[in-house]
Amino acid sequence: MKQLLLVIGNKNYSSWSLRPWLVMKFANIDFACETVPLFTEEGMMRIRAESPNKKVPYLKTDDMVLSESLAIAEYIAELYPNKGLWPEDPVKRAKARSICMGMASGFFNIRNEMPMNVRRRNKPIELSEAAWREVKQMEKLWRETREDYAQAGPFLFGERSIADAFFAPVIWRFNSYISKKDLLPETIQYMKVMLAMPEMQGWAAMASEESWRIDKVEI
Ligand SMILES: N[C@@H](CCC(=O)N[C@@H](CS)C(=O)NCC(=O)O)C(=O)O
Repeated sequence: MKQLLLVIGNKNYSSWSLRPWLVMKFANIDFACETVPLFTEEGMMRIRAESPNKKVPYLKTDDMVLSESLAIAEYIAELYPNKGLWPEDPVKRAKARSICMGMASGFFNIRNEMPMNVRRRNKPIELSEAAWREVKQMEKLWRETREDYAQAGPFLFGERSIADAFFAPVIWRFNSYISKKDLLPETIQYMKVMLAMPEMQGWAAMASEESWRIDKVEI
């Protein structure tokens, strides 16, 4: 079996790191994980020296160093095809890939105005109109996806998959910056399911123990 080392940023702040970490936890596989603090001289030197795209996360294996969270998720799904990381049905799988790509390449206002800060809980902020439009777009996407597959379970495609890992940082963002009264009941229900996952709880517990503080994110 391959040795896998996932190198990630601060658990409190690094949204991209959370995604492949969750995927590997969902797969219940053995892997090592090292945290490199973002925006410290030492941390950034290591990231620039080791990471192909000069960012975290990256995955070190016996034969490569791999950047990009979606590529890492795909690689893990290929290494462990029986772990159900993507939906089995080809149509569901195609849709799951599509919304992961949509998350990775869009929703810039959500990302800019609500930087992930896992330790921050229920402290709403004023959002721009553009960010609200994206919040509503996100809620519609989650509601419609879940409606289609509700009979199979409480996650986006029924059973938990890479798609849930890709939206997990948005769950923390909504939890930090948006009042529940401004969200759809379906959104709140999905957030509850996601926040109750032991993997999300475990990540939050580790984030709360970190002492690094990135001032520009502490809005
Ligand atoms: N497209 C990349 C984005 C990774 C990314 O932006 N990572 C941030 C941390 S969450 C980072 O390394 N920032 C440091 C920098 O850009 O110098 C992925 O999917 O992995």
